[in-house]
Amino acid sequence: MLEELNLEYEIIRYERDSKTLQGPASLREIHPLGKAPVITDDTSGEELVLVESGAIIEYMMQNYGKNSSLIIPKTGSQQERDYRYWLHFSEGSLMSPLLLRLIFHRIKTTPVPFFVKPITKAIANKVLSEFVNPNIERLLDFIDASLKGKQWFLGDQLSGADIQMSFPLEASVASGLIDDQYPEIQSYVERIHRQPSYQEALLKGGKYDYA
Ligand SMILES: N[C@@H](CCC(=O)N[C@@H](CS)C(=O)NCC(=O)O)C(=O)O
Repeated sequence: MLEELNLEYEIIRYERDSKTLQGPASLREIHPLGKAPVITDDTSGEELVLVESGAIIEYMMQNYGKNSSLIIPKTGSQQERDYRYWLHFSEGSLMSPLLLRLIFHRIKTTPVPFFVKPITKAIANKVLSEFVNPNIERLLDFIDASLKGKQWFLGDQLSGADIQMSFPLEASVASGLIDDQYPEIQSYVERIHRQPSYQEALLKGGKYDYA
């Protein structure tokens, strides 16, 4: 998004603990929750700390959107309703089942005493097959159908909603969830990855597993 907005920026990497997957304590010095993304912006003279990806995107669009070709939806329009919908949908609806899938897969592979293993595995498989996977499938079916005939979520032009949706979708591709059943999502993620702004951000950000 920073590339799309033609802003100057510096990326600071905070590595997760490889065992717990939690962010490091140093990130909690920036904001008590210690989650990424977090941005700091001192262009107003005062240092602002912004968290929560959807709120960051709204802030950036409001303050710097005019310097870009990202859509600024007209107040009260259908486009604005769609924009807001996808902006919330990403973290509000899509991310939780994806995270649950990750957690329950980890439960299956976490070392436990051999006599407990069949139990933890059976519980994880049941939650995955009866709750998590059917939910994910419904969400992905819906997203794939919504992208049909469109380049981006709002049509022909990129918007903040695409920036927000790109992360869970590229994560889904990387984790093997997206097969030929989801051709629209497949080509959407390829389009995102081909964007010059995305390529430029990769050069500045360094190694990134989902690219
Ligand atoms: N809803 C938040 C989620 C933030 C979040 O959980 N970020 C993850 C990285 S994708 C994180 O920082 N995890 C490390 C941790 O929870 O300690 C957002 O959209 O910004």
